[in-house]
Amino acid sequence: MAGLGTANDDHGSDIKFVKVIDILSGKVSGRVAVRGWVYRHRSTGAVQFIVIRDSTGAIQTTLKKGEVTDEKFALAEKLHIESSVVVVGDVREDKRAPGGYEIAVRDLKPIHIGEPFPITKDMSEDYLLDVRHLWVRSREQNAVMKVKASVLKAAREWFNMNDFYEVTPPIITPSACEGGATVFAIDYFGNEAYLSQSAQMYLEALIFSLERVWSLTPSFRAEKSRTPRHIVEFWHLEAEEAWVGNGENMKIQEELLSHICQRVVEWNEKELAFLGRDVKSLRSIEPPFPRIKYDEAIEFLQSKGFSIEWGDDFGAREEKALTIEESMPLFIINYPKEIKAFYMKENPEDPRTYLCSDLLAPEGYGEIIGASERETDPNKLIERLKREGANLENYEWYIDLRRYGSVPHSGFGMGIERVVRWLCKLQHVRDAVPFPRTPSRYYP
Ligand code: NSS
Repeated sequence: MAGLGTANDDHGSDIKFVKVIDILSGKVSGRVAVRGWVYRHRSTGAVQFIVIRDSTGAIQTTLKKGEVTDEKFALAEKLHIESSVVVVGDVREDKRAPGGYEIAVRDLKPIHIGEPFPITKDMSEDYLLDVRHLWVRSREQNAVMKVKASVLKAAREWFNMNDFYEVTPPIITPSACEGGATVFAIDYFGNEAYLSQSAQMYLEALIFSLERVWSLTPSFRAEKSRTPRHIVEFWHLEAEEAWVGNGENMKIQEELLSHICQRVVEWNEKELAFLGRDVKSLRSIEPPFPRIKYDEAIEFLQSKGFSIEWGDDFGAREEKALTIEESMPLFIINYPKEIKAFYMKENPEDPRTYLCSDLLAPEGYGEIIGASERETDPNKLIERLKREGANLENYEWYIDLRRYGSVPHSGFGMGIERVVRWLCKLQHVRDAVPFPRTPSRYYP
């Protein structure tokens, strides 16, 4: 790896710093320098076993009395968990060591002897949220963040390969995209503005210039509901495509999501194994995904004993029942108008419904993408906005898009944390965020 430097300034030698993963994978041997944090510390009196972690993994180091100076040996005994250190030593293959390798320490330099670390075993979920700034160092969080980084990297890769332009929509907006009930109002120099719920309306404006666009932005929903799949601030991956109908829009989604799954399997085998996710199920995610109509979903749920009527929305329970037996993501199409947003295109075959789709993750994880073809009739949009009691002035610019060379177009929004929750088999979507924002928490 480039730019790791050497330990020479501190040790009078030019031993190169290596990453723990390179030792554990057998890539480097001999004398090495490693820097990181104390993960575990155990002493028998004559030997200290100090497990050191860096961003790539953890390795056992052994300090024997007599092999380092007495002063260094005594200093090492004082190292609390999470103290930062540099060690220089010799790599040894040892079947008994976790990971199969260890470092016999020749020199050790504390960079910072930490105070006693406040996180110990079996802390409550609430406490771990209070000290999230420290808990992000845990193996769990480290693994989840690596998977999340891969999801974003793979998505960007896919968009680049498929002729989409990345664009940068605003976060402060005059209009609500997904309805007034969940907008965050802010004081904009004396006027009311909102934090973006979705970049969609701006992406729609940009397709008239770039045709195929995508963006990654934070989205905000003032949702009071405490569910394992809602957070107040989430990362939203959205795309919008000119000349594309609802069917083609679904093809784009299934290709993108399959690419993400394949890359995560390729790049994160270690993390997925640690998180208990079998890679076989992810490897099998490939287009096409099954598609069923909302009407069929209602019938299925009724057959399972749900008391649900045509026109009702699906909650977590319903979505779970629809996908718990599935191994592939499932599209549900043509939802009733009453339960979807104003901008969707009316379904010509059944005007009670829209040309839209929700993509549900398998195994009961529920909705991860919301999508639709967009309404191109300005009068229909105006009528729906009026019915919702929206202030039309704030939407004039959006209606304009239907006045100057309107074209059929579609798009979608993928909740990154929802995807990561499914890929990593997490209980709660907030575990897919380093610093989650929930109705009761915005600290740290
Ligand atoms: O409300 S959505 O279903 N759709 C939109 O916002 C469209 N305007 C997107 C578009 O077409 N450009 O949200 C899209 C996805 C949804 O499927 C979830 O995966 C995620 O955004 N989402 C959330 N994730 C976590 N927490 C909350 N509260 C949340 N709300 C939506």
